[in-house]
Amino acid sequence: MDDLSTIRSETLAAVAAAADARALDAARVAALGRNGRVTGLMKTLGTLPPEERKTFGQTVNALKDEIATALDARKAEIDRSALSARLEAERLDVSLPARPERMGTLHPIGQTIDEICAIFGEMGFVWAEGPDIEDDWHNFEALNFPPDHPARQMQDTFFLPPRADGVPMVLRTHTSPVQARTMLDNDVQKRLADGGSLRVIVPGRTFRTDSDQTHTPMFHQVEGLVIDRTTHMGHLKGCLTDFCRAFFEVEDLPLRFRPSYFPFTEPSAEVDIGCSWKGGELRIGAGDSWLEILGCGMVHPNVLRHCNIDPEIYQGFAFGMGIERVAMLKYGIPDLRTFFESDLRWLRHYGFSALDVPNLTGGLSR
Ligand code: 2NL
Repeated sequence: MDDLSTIRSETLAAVAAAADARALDAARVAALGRNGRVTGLMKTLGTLPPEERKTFGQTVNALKDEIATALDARKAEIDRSALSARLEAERLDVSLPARPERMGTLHPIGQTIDEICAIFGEMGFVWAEGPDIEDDWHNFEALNFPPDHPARQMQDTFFLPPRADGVPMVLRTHTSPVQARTMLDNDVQKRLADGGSLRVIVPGRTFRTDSDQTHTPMFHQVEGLVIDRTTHMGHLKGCLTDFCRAFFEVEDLPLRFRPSYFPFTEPSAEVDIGCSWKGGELRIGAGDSWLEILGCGMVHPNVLRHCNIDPEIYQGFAFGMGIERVAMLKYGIPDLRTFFESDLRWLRHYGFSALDVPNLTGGLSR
């Protein structure tokens, strides 16, 4: 058996020579482990004569403490130099170019709504919104839909369970209930009574039970409404002509107003814009073909009456268009259903930069 001073000097030398945590632990186990050399010394205690045991025990314990202190000190040194080595090796190069982040894009529906609202905003229209879930009165009754109108039958409309008061509820089939709510608004009523006017533009989601190549159960509309004491059909034509030319960015775009029918307007018209098909490709502008873009008309007196507006004093025009349809025409998107598939490749192709906010001075679209 080695003597105490040999064990001491060899152990302290091993601790001092340990280059890393693993070597240091090996030195600790060799001295203080269950089969370690210092532990071995302790085990000989019983073989000594009683008068030597106390001194020997104290000496071995002092050695244990000395080794433990040396282990701690060496451990701190190893940690410090490991940290220095890391700091030296893992230097941050702040001059490296930033890793590019992939930017999201705006959906063409939102972009098209923004464009349309920017154009009507220039003309003094204010934006309004309302609930997707409507009561039968705001969606149909107020808008002069007769009880036998096809939209009021099961096949076209998503009917919901009736409200607590028994009123039938629907997913709105158009955004018109928002205009009805706007006309009924106290501030608007007061403004009209004071000789002012109402000009409102209403974009939003609408719902019908259609689903095929050219119809999705949820789609988007923008409707507009103007009410005052003097607005007539000439204003309607001028307003919608200016709108179509600004939206499609064709200055001399020809328009055609065709007589039509809507329950909430009288007279009613559908608006076509001029176009041509060259080699299967659509060109918007003067040409020999027409494309239907929107519906419009003078607000029906029954609608005004339902909304507490006296048709003997006030009149106005209204219009509506499908967003998907005009977005497809403007941006050459061939398939309606792709709007709602959330395909990232499609969104990257047809999406718009979040920084490209449409406005008439900066150019509506780029
Ligand atoms: C279309 C045609 C239209 C209206 C919507 C309307 C709303 C009120 C009063 C009168 Cl509150 N009219 N809206 C009028 C004419 C046509 O939409 O083809 N939409 C996609």
